[in-house]
This record gives sequence, C-alpha cells and structure tokens, in this order.
Amino acid sequence: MSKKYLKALIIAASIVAVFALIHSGCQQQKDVLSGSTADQVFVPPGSYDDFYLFTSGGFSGQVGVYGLPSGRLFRVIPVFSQDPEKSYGYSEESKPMLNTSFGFLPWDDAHHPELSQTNGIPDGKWLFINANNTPRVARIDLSTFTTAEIIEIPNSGGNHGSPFTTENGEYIVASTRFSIPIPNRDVPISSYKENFKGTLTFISVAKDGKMSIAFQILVPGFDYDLAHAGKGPSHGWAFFTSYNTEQANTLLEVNASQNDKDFVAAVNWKKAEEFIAAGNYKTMKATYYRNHFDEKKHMAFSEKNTDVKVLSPADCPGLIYYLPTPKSPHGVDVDPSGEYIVAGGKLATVIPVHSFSKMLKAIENEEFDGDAQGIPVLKYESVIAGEVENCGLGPLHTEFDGKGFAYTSAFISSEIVKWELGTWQVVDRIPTYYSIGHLNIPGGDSKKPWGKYVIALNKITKDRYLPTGPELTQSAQLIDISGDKMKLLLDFPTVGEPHYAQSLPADLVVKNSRKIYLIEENEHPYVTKAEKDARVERNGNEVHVYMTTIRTHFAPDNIEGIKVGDVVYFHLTNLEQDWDIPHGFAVKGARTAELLIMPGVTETYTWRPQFAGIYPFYCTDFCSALHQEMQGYIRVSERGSNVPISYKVGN
Ligand code: CUK
Ligand code: CUA
Repeated sequence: MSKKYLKALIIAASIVAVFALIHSGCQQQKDVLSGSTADQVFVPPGSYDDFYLFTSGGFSGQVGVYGLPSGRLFRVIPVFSQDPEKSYGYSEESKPMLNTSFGFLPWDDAHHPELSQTNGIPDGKWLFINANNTPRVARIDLSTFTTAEIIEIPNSGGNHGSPFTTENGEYIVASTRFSIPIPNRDVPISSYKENFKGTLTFISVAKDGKMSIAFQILVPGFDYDLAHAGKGPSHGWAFFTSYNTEQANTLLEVNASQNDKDFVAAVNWKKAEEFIAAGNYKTMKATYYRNHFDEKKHMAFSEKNTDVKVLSPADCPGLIYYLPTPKSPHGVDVDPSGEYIVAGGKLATVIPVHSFSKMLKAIENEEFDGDAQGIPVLKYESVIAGEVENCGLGPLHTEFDGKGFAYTSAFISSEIVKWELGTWQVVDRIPTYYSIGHLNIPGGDSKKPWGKYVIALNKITKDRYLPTGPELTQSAQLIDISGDKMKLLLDFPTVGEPHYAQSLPADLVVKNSRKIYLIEENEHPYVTKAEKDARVERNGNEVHVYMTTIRTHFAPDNIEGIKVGDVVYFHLTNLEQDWDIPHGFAVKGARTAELLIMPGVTETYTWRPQFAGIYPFYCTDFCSALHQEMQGYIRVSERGSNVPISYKVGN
C-alpha cells in the first residue's frame, strides 16, 4: 500500500469516526428529548416547553419566538426589517417583500402580534403583525416561521390599532393612529380640524391566507389607538379606542388630555358588508402594495393596487357608534364571553368596562348624548357595566384567563392587577420590573384562554440585568396564574421592545411544522435539481452561476472567466433533503448579507466584482465535520480580458 493511499485511508477513517460520533450524539439527544432513555445525561432545563410565545420586536420590526416556561429565545422572524441572519431583504428572492408605495423600505416598527383563529380560538396557522410607521400588516406562516405576505394600508397616517382578528379571520382590523388629510394632500397643519381624517380598515383573509383590503371607514380626525374584534354575541362588531378627540395638532400631552372622556368606536362590520353589497361606498384612488412569498417558486412577488372602497358614516346609518370612555384610553379588550369591552384609560382612575348587551339596548332606545361629527355618541351610563376601582395607575391593556378574571397592566404603578369580571373587585396584584406595557396570557384575547401564565412585557429593566451601555434590554416576566395568587417564575430579556405578545400550546404549531422543501417541487426559474446540471452561463455582462450545495461541497467550486464590470448572479440550490441542514454562502467583498439556503430551496446572491484577482467563497453555516472544507475560488479578470468562462468541481 503506498504512503499516499494509507494517508487517504486514515483521513477517510477519521471522517467516518467523526460522523459516527456526531450521529451518536444526536441519537442520544433525541432519546433524551423523547424520554426513551432512563436516568442518564444532562437534560437542559426547560426542555419540555409546552407553549410558544411570539413577541413583537417593536422598533426592530421583527418577531421574537420563545419557549415557555423556559423563556429561551428560539428564533427571530424577520418581517418589516432586513435581517442578515436570514438574508431576508438581501436575497433577490426576498427583496420584494419590503416593497411599498414609497419604494423599498428596509425598516419598520412592529407592534402587535395576533394569532389566526378558528371559531375564536388560536389555531396555530398564522401570526399577523402590524407595521406602525409605513402602514402595513404582515402574515407569518407558522409552518415555516417565515413572513408569507405583507399588505400595505392606504389612506392611513400610521397603523397602530392593528392587526386584530375576527373569530374566523373574516377580517383583520387596522386603525390610523395619526389622522391626515384623506386623500393625502398639501394643506396647512393648522387646518387639522377641517381637513384631517382617520380611517378604520377591514382586511379580509382568504382560506389560503391571502389578504386584501375589503373596505375602509372614513372617521373623524382623532387618534385611533387600539382595537379588538367582538366574539360570541358581539361577533360582527369591532371596537377601536381613540384619544385626541380634542383634535389637537401640537403638544398633545397637554392639548389632547383636556376631555374627560374620549371614545371607543363600535363598528358593526356585518352592516358594513350590507352597505358594500348595496353599492353604498365610494371608490377612492390609492396606491398600495401587496407582497407575497411563493413557496414553490421560492421567491416574493409584489403587486400594486390602485383603489379601495370607502364607506362614510353619514351615508351608512347604524354602522358606527361612539362609547364615551375615560380618559385617553389605550387598550380595548373583549372578554372571552364577548359581553365585556374593557378599555385602558391611561389617565383614568378606573378601568371602564362596557357591556355589549347594554350597548345594543341603548342603540335600540336611542340613548344618545348628541353626536361627534355625525356619529351618535351613546350615553356613558347606558353602556357601562362597571368600573374597576383601585386598578393601579396608568392602566393600559387587559387579558383574560378564561376563569372569570381579568389582568390589567398598569404602567405608572408598574404592576399587574387581577380583578373579577362581574364584581369588578380587585383580587390580587403583583409588581413588575418595570413599567409594564402589554401583557399576555396564552389565548388571552380569544374565546378560550389557556390560563396558566401571564407574561408581563416591560419597558424598563434598570438594575434588573447587567448594564449594557446607555441602553438596557427590555424584558418579559413569566408569572404563574394557576392559583389564587400570582407568582413570579422567571425574567428574561427580549429582542427589541415587546409591545404585545401572543402565545399558545406548542402542539398546535408543531403538528404543522415543515422540515424540508421537496427538491422535486422546486419551481424556481433558476433551480439546479442535480449536481450534474450545475453550470455558468454568460449573457453580455450578466453571468448566471447555477450552483448546488450538498455536504460538503459547492458545484462548481472553481470558476474562471468573470470580469470586472460583470453582474454575477449566484443561484444556489441546496440539494439536501434533511431537516436542519441549510448551507450558507458568502463571497469576499460582496455588498450584501450572506445567504442561508434551506434544504430544497434556491436563493440568489448578486455580486459586482470590482477588482481583478482571486476571490474565495465559502459556506457560512457549520454543516458537517467537513464544513470548513466547503469552499471555492473565483478568478476575476480585468475588463475586456479574453479569459473564457470555465468551471469545474473535482479533477
Ligand atoms: S402599544 Cu406598546 S404598550 Cu404599540 Cu400596543 Cu400599548
Ligand atoms: Cu455547508 Cu457549512
């Protein structure tokens, strides 16, 4: 046996040994997770997470995915912002997801995750979330934990009260935080009262998830803050809080805090459907985008829409009523029975709870207290079910445990206050660290909460964590609510600012979880389905590289004939058909993020070589014991050189 041969044999044997080791490690871990091996081995604490928690990233524009009760971060889902970790917004395929009527937007501010529901109960299919700054709603597919669709909302100055769902996703609602002229136009800001309006938007969701703007309602120019749809008896209605009924356009902290009561707008969307069917609407010109990701083609497409149906309350009697609500209310939450509508009056000393059945009666008996720009205002005494006293300072948001109790966050007094529906008595309270905004109970805004935990979503963590320079992390706190007394279990930091969160039992999501994309179903126009088809094609100064990846090499991995001035498209197809085996791709000097290509997927990376020379490329995701060997070279020649295109893998 020659020396060379022996060396090769030793290398081969050690590779096999390394694989065997890795494999047995995996097997052991699997056994531990499935509980099939006795006594041994380290079990990471919290391995048995039984809930998913989805938090909004706030100003990061993303969604955080955590396990409960461990509080461990599993994933960050990019939605409204570019994310180099997932090449979202960088790969050619994903860029169209961030198209808007203002062009490509690499960032937004995301506020409220909302799980899709069937019969008023979270079903684990989709997660919706709103972009506040440039008004949009996104739909995330929970089988892949990726953003599947983003729709822009026209005629909106800022989309905050969104994206809350009706019982079966008939609609996702969206309300304008900032009123503006509609249609938007050049007017003096001082003409606010005359020219500025708000809109309440209803987005319909098709069976396959496709979103479209069904209609909008033009409303007085207040600030519409939050929303929730009715359920059970109140199914067919949606509720929106408003502040700044003073219609101030400067120094709102003073000028929008004058009125003792602002409004909850109650909208009868079943009636709205009748008005639409009767043609009682105006079609307004408005430009807005809908972007969706095609799972077979593995790329996003943008479509431009040009008009929207708009209803005016003046032409639609019975469509909308105002419920007077103290004072500059923030959250509005409907209890599991659908009877109680709880508002969080930031500046109020009580939590006002409206009764849906009393509201219907008051409408029938016309118990009005005048109107606001033509919209009937119901009498406070006629609709109020009760007021929760001693509710803490700065009540913001309420969730429900399904056992007759409500939990309200109080920002200023930094606590969660537990109170009883019907008696309106406070029964327990627990401090939060610090300055809680939203809170969440699994299914806590649905018809059937899983009332085991409440999660506090805190704005400020001073002294709670190690300092990290001028900005400290925001945090979540996990609190046990299975007994009479709330018990703090755990604190954990969050990514971005967790305005709201939603959670649900893990099995509702796990059962649909996708492991790979089938290579034979890949319809990407630049797919390479087998290594033998890998190739490089020149077309003028455009070069298309059809490259494949499989453990542990690229094909081709030597490329020559590229010239300065070329635009090189690397279309990488990951041929793996194994769970959790993505490959990465990066080229020296390329002005984009690396790619991370899931099994069976094709992704494209654009490179404009600037200087002649040799350029290495490599896999950026540790994919096997020979990951470090997964590399290649590209030769770049001067502009006008006559080096022909050539490529190869192996000798
Ligand atoms: S908001 Cu942040 S605490 Cu955007 Cu729902 Cu209330
Ligand atoms: Cu492929 Cu590392």
